Amino acid sequence: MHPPSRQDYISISLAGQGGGSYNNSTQWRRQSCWRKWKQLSRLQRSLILILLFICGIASYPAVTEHLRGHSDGVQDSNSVLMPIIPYMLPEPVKQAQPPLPEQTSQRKLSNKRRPPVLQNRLQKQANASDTVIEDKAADSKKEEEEGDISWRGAVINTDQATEGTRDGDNMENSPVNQTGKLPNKSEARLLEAVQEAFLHSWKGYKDFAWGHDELRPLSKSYSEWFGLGLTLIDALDTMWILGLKKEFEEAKSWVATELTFNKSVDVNLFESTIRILGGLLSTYHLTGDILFLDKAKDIGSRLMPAFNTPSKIPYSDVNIGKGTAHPPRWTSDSTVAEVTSIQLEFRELSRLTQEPHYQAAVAEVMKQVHKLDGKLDGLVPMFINTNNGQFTHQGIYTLGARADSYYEYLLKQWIQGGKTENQLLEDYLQAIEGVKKNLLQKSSPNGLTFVGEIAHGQFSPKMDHLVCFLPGTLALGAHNGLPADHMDLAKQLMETCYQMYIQMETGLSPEIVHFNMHQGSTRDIDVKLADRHNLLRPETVESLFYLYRFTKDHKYQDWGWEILQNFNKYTKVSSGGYTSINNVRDPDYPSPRDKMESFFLGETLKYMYLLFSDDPNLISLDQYVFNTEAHPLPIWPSTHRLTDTGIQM
Ligand code: DMJ
Repeated sequence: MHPPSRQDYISISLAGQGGGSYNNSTQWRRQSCWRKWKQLSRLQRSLILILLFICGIASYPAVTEHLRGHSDGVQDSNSVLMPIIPYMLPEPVKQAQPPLPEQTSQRKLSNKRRPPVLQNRLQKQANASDTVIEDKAADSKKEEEEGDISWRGAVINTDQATEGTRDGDNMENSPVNQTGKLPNKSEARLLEAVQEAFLHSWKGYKDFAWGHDELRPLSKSYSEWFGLGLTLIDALDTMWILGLKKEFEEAKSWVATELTFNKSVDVNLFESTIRILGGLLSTYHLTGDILFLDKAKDIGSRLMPAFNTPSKIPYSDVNIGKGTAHPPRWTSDSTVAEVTSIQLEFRELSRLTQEPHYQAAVAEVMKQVHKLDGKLDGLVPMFINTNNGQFTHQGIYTLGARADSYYEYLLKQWIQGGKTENQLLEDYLQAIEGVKKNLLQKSSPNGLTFVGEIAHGQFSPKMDHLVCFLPGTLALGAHNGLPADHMDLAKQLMETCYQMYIQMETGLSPEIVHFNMHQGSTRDIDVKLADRHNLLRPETVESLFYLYRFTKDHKYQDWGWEILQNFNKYTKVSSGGYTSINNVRDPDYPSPRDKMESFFLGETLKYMYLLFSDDPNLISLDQYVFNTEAHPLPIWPSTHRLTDTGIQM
């Protein structure tokens, strides 16, 4: 959450220089033309220039039309969208696309399945059109100021796309049938669609970012955060689960031969724990290959200096080569979610290595946070000081950024340890009551249940997309014997998270929404200009997976399918990979960010695959608990149970 400065790389190849003697080089030809030009009379030169000017004016509309695709700005999904900066963009679609049907069945079905009072995205689009036009102007101004890459809308390529009915796909091939259900017989097709999305992402990563942290799919390059092959490690267990053996083997051999943690690099403790340590541990469990356990031990031990603080509340950053740790430059605080969402991984490392100090370090953090003053009915502030171990910047209570996974890990540690650590359960139950009492509200006009925030005693109807982990966590708790009303709340919040997608013009959720609560509102959800980006985040798909696993209600699969189609339509880059976008409210100009986050492969596509699978034993939720980066870790056998003090029973 406080990432060290990232570095972006684009490779440039330099052509070899020619010798100085005569040849037919461009340089020589240019010099000869210049000589001829100088030999012309002034009148001759003026006439040529006037002629060139007239030709330029005459051909301008054709050229701009070619580059921009459609000058009227109305997106026509039958047409090929052409790049403004062609060299940065996907290759144009070569094949003719099938014509759109009058009205796609998916649209009709979507209306039927939703509560009658809620409008679908397309109707919403009409209602919200005024706002969108206004915002478009503001957005493009912002982009001009920020110097964004010009890029026009969808990147879909019919050859590679996994499009369904929304864009007129042939119904026979579509997994969504006329009843809106996803029939069992098409399970294979659904899973295949996710595999295709993964393979397309992997192609981009392999071609342009192999061994680096993140793919930049538009510039066909990469960015480094820690310089540890983050996407590759995050994606290991996804490949295993999706059955992509060849790709898995290639990645494994990179881990075996190239991955080293023996380098002087600052990493964020939380991010590297959940993505790298978590990814390696889960891959070890799935494959039984000791290589991954060895690597997990290596990174785990290199992260431990973070806990050498006066309070034992860890610093945010560690240099894994030097063995030194520090807080961010501007503060001695750590983020509450970060220090309380590394426990599943270090506890498991202790169990596997029989070295208790990993477990002891993270248990100490939980023990201290459990006792701290400054909570609001079990809800925690966002920061904690590494010197004195107290909460700081108190007054903001949220289930979103900087607090989110604290709640998730209370429940999941309790499950991991065999439901014996009562303090974790008590803290979780109290926090959920705190959510109900302080943060839960309904929107107007349609009464969507949402989780807002408290800021210095005032309720704010703001909800991060990150909060959409909550329906899944509540459902998991209910599955493990917690009150049934947790499941009711999970279902209500799931509907809200889905509406956060479907009410946007691209069908993709923004990063943050604001709900309307006053009587007379015409729409439930507002999005501020600065909050309109979508980073390919997993939380909603994650919750859909839990809800489908536990209820078997096919509407959750339908919703996931719609989201996959929208990722394909608005974020897929035809040369490989998917990109975050800046504006989910503008289907004509979603404005790509040129970044594929590692969690798209680590989490989003993994949960999508599990959502479409009807096999409850494909990562059974009675045997595994997912860490907050979607890496499954085993629920401990009864021979390894802990008490509240972290002592084995
Ligand atoms: C992931 O790294 C984890 O899910 C984390 O808990 C929250 N942020 C991203 C995904 O949105």
